[in-house]
Amino acid sequence: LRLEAMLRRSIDKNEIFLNYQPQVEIDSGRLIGVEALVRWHNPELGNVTPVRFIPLAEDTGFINQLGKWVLEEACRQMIRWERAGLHVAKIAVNLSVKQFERGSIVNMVADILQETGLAPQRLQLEVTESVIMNTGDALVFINDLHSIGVGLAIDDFGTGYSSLAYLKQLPVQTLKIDRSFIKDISTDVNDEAIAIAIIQLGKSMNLSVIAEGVETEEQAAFLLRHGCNQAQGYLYSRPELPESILARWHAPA
Ligand code: G
Ligand code: G
Ligand code: MN
Ligand code: NA
Repeated sequence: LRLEAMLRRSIDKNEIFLNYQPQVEIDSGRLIGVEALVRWHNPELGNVTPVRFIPLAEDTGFINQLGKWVLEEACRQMIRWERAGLHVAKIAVNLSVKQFERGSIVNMVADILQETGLAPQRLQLEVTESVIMNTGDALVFINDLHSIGVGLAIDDFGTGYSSLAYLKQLPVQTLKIDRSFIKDISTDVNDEAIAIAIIQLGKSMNLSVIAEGVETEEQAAFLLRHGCNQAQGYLYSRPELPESILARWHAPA
């Protein structure tokens, strides 16, 4: 209960901030986007992991405020980088199932894009399979989001249960291969088979596929060999503060 009270005050007390994890093209090393990941630092508690506070925010309804703050901050950061001379093609932002239950998600996203001036095509919303399958109106919301021009990615792909027939109906552009399949990709034949199947599925459905949790050159080489040229993971970068992203990826003129 105390944690909940502290979480509720976290935004106003400037304890919430975002880290950004680069997404890269494997063969060229080029930056293709970043994923925004929320962080909470409380003076008393120290760093609290999102694995802990996101579920709490969902259970208490605070996720609506938090989700809005995250989206606004992520879009504003894209404009700040742009002004500082760094063009990041796209930003991925995670959405929670509770944000869909609200109904007003599309208006919120449209307002934030308008307010910040970020082109809708540069925003990619990440939802998990379970969000899609367990939300009654998910298809409606997702179509609405698509109609205002934002991109959609399915996060942790392969870990939930998504019907392929359903996937076909969705205006989704990207599948993110869950990092649990990448971890033992070159030693576990099942993980290898799953990763290859997802890459093939993406190809045949004309979706882009990005691998998460890439930590070794061996994993990257495997992905490239099987036709996946996009990755995110510690091999390239941990989630970083915006200044670090700028310092690393900004090419001086
Ligand atoms: O960031 P890691 O850095 O520890 O993230 C842990 C989990 O928290 C992941 O499953 C990630 O998707 C989730 N997460 C991180 N940031 C956000 C956010 O802004 N919104 C939601 N809903 N989930 C997030
Ligand atoms: O669930 P989602 O995919 O949105 O969250 C991404 C999570 O994966 C975050 O917790 C992030 O910090 C973590 N992550 C990103 N890259 C790596 C990696 O290379 N290895 C591991 N173990 N975790 C990673
Ligand atoms: Mn994600
Ligand atoms: Na994931």
